This record gives sequence, structure tokens and C-alpha cells, in this order.
Amino acid sequence: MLTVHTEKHRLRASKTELYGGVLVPPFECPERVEIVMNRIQEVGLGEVIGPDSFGLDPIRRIHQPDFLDFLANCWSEWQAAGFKGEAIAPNWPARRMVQRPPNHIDGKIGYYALATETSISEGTWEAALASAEVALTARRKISEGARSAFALCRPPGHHATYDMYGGYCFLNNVAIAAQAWLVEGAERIAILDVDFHHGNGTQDIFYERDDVLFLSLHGEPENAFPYFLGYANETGSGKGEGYNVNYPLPENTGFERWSECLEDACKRISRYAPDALIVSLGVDTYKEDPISFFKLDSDDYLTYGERIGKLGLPTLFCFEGGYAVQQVGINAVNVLEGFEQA
Ligand code: OKP
Ligand code: ZN
Repeated sequence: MLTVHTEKHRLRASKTELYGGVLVPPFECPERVEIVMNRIQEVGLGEVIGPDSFGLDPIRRIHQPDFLDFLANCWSEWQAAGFKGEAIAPNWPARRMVQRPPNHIDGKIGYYALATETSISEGTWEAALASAEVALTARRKISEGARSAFALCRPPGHHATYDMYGGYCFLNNVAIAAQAWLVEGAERIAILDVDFHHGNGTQDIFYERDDVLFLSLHGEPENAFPYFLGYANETGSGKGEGYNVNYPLPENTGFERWSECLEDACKRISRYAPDALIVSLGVDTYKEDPISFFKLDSDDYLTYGERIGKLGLPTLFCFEGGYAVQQVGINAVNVLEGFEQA
């Protein structure tokens, strides 16, 4: 399988994450991609290429222009304000308040943030753009005839919605790729999100549409980030009714229960008969992930990769989460190898 990768992911190198009331080194660190790359070479997965440039057009088809301006300028405005630390949202337009971005960066950052753990620093915007270009390049390889491709995206994307960042995500890589497919003439795209966390951004972006089927297996919102979306009764609205499927699962969910949900998701994908499948590939479902609570083991990734392969669809894998850093390579590449064995 072809991999798309760029060293530009290293530009996303914030030093702080707000976790349990303490500023800690971010779980979402550059080493994650290095370890996946090492595993790709070790197993000889296939060719590795760099991303092409696409400009902002495909990104503007998903994200609001003022949000993109905010991301591009946040760090310089934060520095100009004289703040010493990395950019972290301290205030929100909470319930019954005015939903309008203020001028001062200290307020504006909260308008565009959906969570406070994610710090913005030098290079964040450049890395986020490169990550989206990695997804767009891998997608284009598939429309040029490849059966599948792996977009080694970093930073991840599935929590970012059209006007908000957070949960380590800035641009929604899978949404940008899905829209590019539709613009090119595809009629239906399915997005299967197997990251431990609910893909709230992807769900939100496509919630009222029937040309993108979104399915997500994730930690139940009662107990897991992003907490405020991802319930089973969120099934889409308007034209999109029936095209959003959530599988919230409780603490200690193991592969048996998880794969029953995957089976249901796969049957729905087959019935939808999409032109292509995009997988939000997070491996934070692993039993030793430090911030998640499912119990998948390394071999399970081979097994479910094979099930996804049996769908027989052109398939774009976009990397999302996975924070048991030493195992992230084996687990992610196991999915890709299982897929190829199908
Ligand atoms: C990004 B992706 C843990 C708090 C974690 C942010 C998690 C973002 C996950 N107690 N907050 O979906 O892997
Ligand atoms: Zn995750």
C-alpha cells in the first residue's frame, strides 16, 4: 500500500497540553509518526511519497473563511498580545451568551475552540495544512487507480468542525478528502471512524447531508471526550436523516463487542454502496492507550483491517489518534496489512 507522508508534521510541536489541571507534554507528539514510518519500512508496506500542493480551495469547501484566518494568525496575534505561554483558550461563548468572535485574541481563541487541552504554537497552521495535503494527495492516488492508500496525517482531524478546532485537530482531513471526491464526481462517500474518540467534527460537517455516510465507534459520551456529541440517537437531520450512525461503547470494551459494531457498520456501508470509503484510523482503542478505555490487542488490528478489506471498496486510510506511542506503529500498520490480506 502506498503511504503519503511529510516531515512538515514536525512543525506541530507544541510543548503544552492542559491535562488534569497540569500543563504536560502533549500526548499527540511528533514521535507518533516517526514510529509509524519505522514500522512501514520494517514490514515493507510499499512506496512512500510526499504530498502535492492544492492551495486553499479544497480546504475552503469544508472550513469557514474566518476560521481559517483565525488559525493562520492565531500564534502571531497571541505573541503580539504579549502572552508568554502557548495559545490556550480561557473563555467561551457559553450558554445564553453572544455567539460572535471578538477582536482580542484572548476572546477570539475561545470562540474557535471546542476544548482547551490543545495549545496553538509556532508552526501549527503550517503543519495542519500539510496534514490536509497528505490526505488530498493519497485520495488523488486512489482516483488515479490505486485500490487504497495510507495518508499518514498529523495533526489529526476528526474533531475539527467547519469553524472549531480542538482535541488535537485543526483541519478535518477526512472531510476535506471526502468533499474533494464529491467535487470530482463521486456520488456517495462513506467515512468509517474507528478512532477511540467520537468524530464530532466529521459528524457535524455532514450531519444534514446524504452524500456522506458517517459511522463512528467510540467511547460513550457520558465518559469520554468529546463528551458533548456521539450518542446513538444522533442519526442525521433533514436530508441527512439516517446517514449518521454512532456506536457509543462503555469502559473496558474488548474486541468481541467492538467487532460486532464494526460488522454492523460494514453491512451499512455495503448497503450504501459508496464510490469510496475513508477510514479515520485511530489506534487509541489499544488496551494500553494512556487516555482511552477500550481493550483491543495488536492482533485485533489485523483482523479488523481484513474485514474492512472485504468490503472491496477503494479505501483511503487517514491517520488520527493513538497515544501508546511504542505500539502505534504495529497497530496502525496491522490494519493496513490486514486490509491487504483480505
Ligand atoms: C484526539 B483523537 C483525556 C482528555 C483527552 C483530548 C483527546 C483528543 C483525542 N482525559 N482530551 O481523537 O485521538
Ligand atoms: Zn482518538
